[in-house]
Amino acid sequence: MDRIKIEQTDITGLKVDAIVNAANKSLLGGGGVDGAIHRAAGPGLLEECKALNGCNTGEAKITGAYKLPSQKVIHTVGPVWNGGNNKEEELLADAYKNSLQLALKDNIETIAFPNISTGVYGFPKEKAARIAIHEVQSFLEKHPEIKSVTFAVFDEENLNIYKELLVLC
Ligand code: AR6
Repeated sequence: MDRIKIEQTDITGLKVDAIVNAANKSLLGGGGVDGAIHRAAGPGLLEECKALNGCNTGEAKITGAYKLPSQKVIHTVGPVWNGGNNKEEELLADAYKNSLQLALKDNIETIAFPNISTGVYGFPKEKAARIAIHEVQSFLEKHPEIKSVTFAVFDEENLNIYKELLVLC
């Protein structure tokens, strides 16, 4: 599907309508991509996040993007991988679905996702990629308003997984 792109890049540099943050339930920053987004956006982002009262796993909230080149940041919380029998797959799918739903509501046309839960949260990368691609594809089929979804992959392993899986689509 030509509305899905892969880019090996730091997501904070992308000039899309919204970038998605792989946050934690506090929404008050952390390491990984979350830390990078807060550092690049500047303190205004944390101030706005403080007023959101956190976010449950699988849900999503939206803020401004401050010093980032994107217009908005959608913060979602992926599941911590805990063996696979704790609704991890369902919750990861929800994180993608709810982020896209929020984007649609906010008239966002171009959006970029990091590989949610595949860093500190330990979700197996290929399993996560299959879920991410499936959710994005089904959403795009239903919603032509969204013009493009970029998978901003950071590490080589995820890059190879996404390249391989997207060729099959
Ligand atoms: N741009 C794009 N992707 C990145 C970047 C970046 N600048 N930095 C890291 N990644 P992680 P999680 C990739 O750990 O597993 C935070 O502390 C990274 O290679 O950021 O959902 C939060 O506050 C990996 O593939 O997020 C939470 O506590 C992917 O982003 C916790 O980590 C996700 O890795 C969330 O864990």
